[in-house]
Amino acid sequence: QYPERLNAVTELLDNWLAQGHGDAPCIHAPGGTWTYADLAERVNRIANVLVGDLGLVPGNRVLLRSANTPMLVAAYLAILKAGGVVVATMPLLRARELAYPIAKAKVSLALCDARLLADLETAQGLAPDLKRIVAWGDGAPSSLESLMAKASPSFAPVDTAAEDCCLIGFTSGTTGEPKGTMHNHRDLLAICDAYGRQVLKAGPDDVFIGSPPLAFTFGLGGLVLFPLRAGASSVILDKAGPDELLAAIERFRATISFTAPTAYRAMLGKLEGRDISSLRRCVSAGESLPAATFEAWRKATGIPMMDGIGATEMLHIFIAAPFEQVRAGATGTVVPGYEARIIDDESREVARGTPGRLAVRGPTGCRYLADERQRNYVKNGWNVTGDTFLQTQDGYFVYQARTDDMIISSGYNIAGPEVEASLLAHPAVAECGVVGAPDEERGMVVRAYVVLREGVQAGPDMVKELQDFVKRDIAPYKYPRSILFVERLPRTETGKLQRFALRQVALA
Ligand code: 3SK
Repeated sequence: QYPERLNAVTELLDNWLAQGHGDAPCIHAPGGTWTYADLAERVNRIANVLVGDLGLVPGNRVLLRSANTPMLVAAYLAILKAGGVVVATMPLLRARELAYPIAKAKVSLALCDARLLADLETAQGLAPDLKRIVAWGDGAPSSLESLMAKASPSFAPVDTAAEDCCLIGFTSGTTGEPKGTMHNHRDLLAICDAYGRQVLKAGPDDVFIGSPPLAFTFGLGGLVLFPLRAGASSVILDKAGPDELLAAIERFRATISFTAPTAYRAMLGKLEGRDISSLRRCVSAGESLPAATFEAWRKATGIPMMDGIGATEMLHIFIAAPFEQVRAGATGTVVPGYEARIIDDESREVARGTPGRLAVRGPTGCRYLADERQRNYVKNGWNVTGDTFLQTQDGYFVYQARTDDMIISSGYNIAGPEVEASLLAHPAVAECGVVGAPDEERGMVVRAYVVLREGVQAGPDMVKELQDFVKRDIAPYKYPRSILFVERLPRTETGKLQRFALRQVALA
């Protein structure tokens, strides 16, 4: 379906200009609106800076660090257009967490929002591969904008192959280090033409909006790729809490929202006096959508949500129902182009109605960057996800549980063992175990069971002390919102922590 030589930016952006769509709105932000021509000009200037001033050659990996801003979108597309590979990082990551992707992906260049520079500079000390950081925005010492001002506004896309890697997204694993998932130019178009076109059915008049960071491929698809492929526009918000989202839906007359159930629940409490009648589609993914949230949103807004499940390994959503066919309590059916089945521990397909592992294959798939764990994820050509589902007799997939130790809280994937490692670095902590505990607002919260060292006083002051400690050490969204002090932890005879036993306690 796609030519062998393909640069995704030609299809997503440049072709719109060639078709006379240059004056159409493309990106809305609190500071104003960029047309397709405005975005293309910024992309070209940055691409010229990358190649001319910073010496980028095709295949070089460039780290991006920013909140969701129009400049992040322009920088992202510029790297792709110049034949580079985007290494996307979550804006909340701390220095120690940034050092890993830099070293693993051998990143030598980074573009960074000046407000987030400090941690990246510290990471540079830990990961010497990173030779150069160019920042944008107020206070940037060597501002990207000043280089852009001198650069040409035209740039011919680098002649990349459809299968050239153009994006590495890191996922946090339950055990071991994060995994880098590689995606190519064709993948970027494939998700638009599968989910975007055939399930969402977006058109040029649509205005997309949402909260997921663009470093999470859920956000990249929903806020950048799908809108561009449809010739539509997108609202890009630096801060996207419930108040900001609702105000922006109203201001920009947004028609399609992309966010997690937690954000929909948070908006539910704040709908009074808001006019969000422009919304026609509400996509929910990133964590499972409880039937109660689906019903509450439908009651308040009249809109049945479109649930979906994707994975960073697969780039985007592969199970979801078209709007006319959504069903409360079910994630949906397989997205056209993909196949899915439920398997047992021996990789055998199970009967309909029986829970098992969800396995999927299609136009996108898992390619880990130099990682032995590839063989656990891809078996006999099937991508075996970490989720347990069942399939109904009429083909709908119904979520049961996360198979591994990940805690999904407000749409963030948090690895319990990573939080444990952080807590254990505190001198007061003797032992700890971290699991998810059910929470009405966030779906799950991170709960730590902590055994304190002898003589240390348990109590609210110690809870706060440990929470602040974790927030300083790793990305703040991972901190344990709930800490319980216990005498001992459940362990196997060999001393291994029994997280499943803690999970049962947390559920009780
Ligand atoms: O369902 C998810 O968690 C997901 C992950 C990556 C990309 C898209 C989605 C919806």
